[in-house]
Amino acid sequence: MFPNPLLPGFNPDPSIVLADGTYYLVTSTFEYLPGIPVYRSTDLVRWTHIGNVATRPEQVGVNDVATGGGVWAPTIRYRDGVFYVIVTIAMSPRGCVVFTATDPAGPWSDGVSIDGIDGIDPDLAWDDDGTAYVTFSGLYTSGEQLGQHLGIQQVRVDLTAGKALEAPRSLWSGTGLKFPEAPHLYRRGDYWYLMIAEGGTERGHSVSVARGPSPEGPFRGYSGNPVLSARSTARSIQNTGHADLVATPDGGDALVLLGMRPLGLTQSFSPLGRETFISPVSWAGGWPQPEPVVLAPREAAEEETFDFADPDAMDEPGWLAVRTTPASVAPIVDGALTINGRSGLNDPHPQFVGRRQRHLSATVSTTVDASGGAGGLAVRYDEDSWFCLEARGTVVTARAQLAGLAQTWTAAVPAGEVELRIELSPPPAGLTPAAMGGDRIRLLAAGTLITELDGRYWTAETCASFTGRVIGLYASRGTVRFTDFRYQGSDGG
Ligand code: 6LW
Repeated sequence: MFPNPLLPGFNPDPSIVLADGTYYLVTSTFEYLPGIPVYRSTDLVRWTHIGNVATRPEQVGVNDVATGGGVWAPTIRYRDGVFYVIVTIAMSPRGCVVFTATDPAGPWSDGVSIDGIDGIDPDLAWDDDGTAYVTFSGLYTSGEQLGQHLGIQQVRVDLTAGKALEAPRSLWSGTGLKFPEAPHLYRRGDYWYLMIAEGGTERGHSVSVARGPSPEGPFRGYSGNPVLSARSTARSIQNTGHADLVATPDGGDALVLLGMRPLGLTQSFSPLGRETFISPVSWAGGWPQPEPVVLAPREAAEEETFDFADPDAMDEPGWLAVRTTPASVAPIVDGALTINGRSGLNDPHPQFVGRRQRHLSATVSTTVDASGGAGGLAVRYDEDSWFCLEARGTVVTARAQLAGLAQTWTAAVPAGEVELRIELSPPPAGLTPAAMGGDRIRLLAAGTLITELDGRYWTAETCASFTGRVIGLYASRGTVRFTDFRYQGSDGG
């Protein structure tokens, strides 16, 4: 039995490879850096975040991308001792980029852009003779037809020269649901299988499959498509789709795929955004039969404490910053994480570093010295969707922003260091308005509650977001010093 979510929190569009008995899995990061986390496991159960593909900003060039653009849907593959990650840098001139590494923990190469691919969600596969194929979701990314989908397409490529060797050929368009995307190509027995997502990444998300005699097809769709979807079901994991197939240690197969954990009743809201899940696959008549994705939370609570007296505290690979690296925003100076504020959280380049919220029940806190500036603890979806506790001298202001609306609450605190704390928990059961919506959010300073919020306004659905919640530390003016950061989360029991 696998834990689900497999990789909780903001971890969409998973792709996985099995190389010499070890699994490596990557996910999308959009406008955040470092880009493309690499997770490692030997049993598909216990995972370690070993590094990130894009640790140098030039690799992905997200400095100016619009929110929601940037690093979309990587595919990881392995061949002859080399790991490959192919990805779209959406809404950016870099387009389709291939990175390589011999050690998946890094360093990864600078990346080669491949010309001649107008689309998203590239997959990489090789034929027996070494011909490399990029299979992708054709999509006009500029011009008058911007955003129009063209179905699943393919080109043979020269990976070293960074160019397509032919004009895109159409392979398949799925069953007719919207947005055929996320293709992956696999060889199994006498067939090449083409697995795709369709229906869009929201509640209609589905996995469909076709097969053919060669990597170029012709592909014929399975009559039982879609082979997986949670649409119109009461399952607790929704939006399941965008899958990659992998062999399991016991000789079976499984899909890793994205899904969400919505809270609420008929309308529902997912605070953590798109997460990575796993589901076993059996085969019938030569076609994959994935099981519905079931919730299997890890029982143990998770606790992380970063003490910034440790000069290496920020080397842990899960720290994120927006359009820049965590180290450039938040160096450790004289035993404190030190952030110089220039602007607020509504800036596309905020002075903010954070980590994925990974549990529906979580408590996050920090100890801050804001005698020289203003800053504190923040939860971010994007520059228009966030809430925070901001310390400034002896005043703490709770701020909430959504859809151009802003509200504040203030409280006085004693001079000196102050503890800021945010408590998040699922809504109560029942049929009350509170039970029909998002999570409960409590904002506290020096142990005193300043305000409570309904979390439905900071979810993937309301923010129309591809990402998830990122929780961390920021400054908006002057110099703010933090001595620690604590995250406690649990989903089980
Ligand atoms: C991704 C597409 C999708 O490229 O969302 O869920 C896009 N599917 O396949 C961004 O993650």
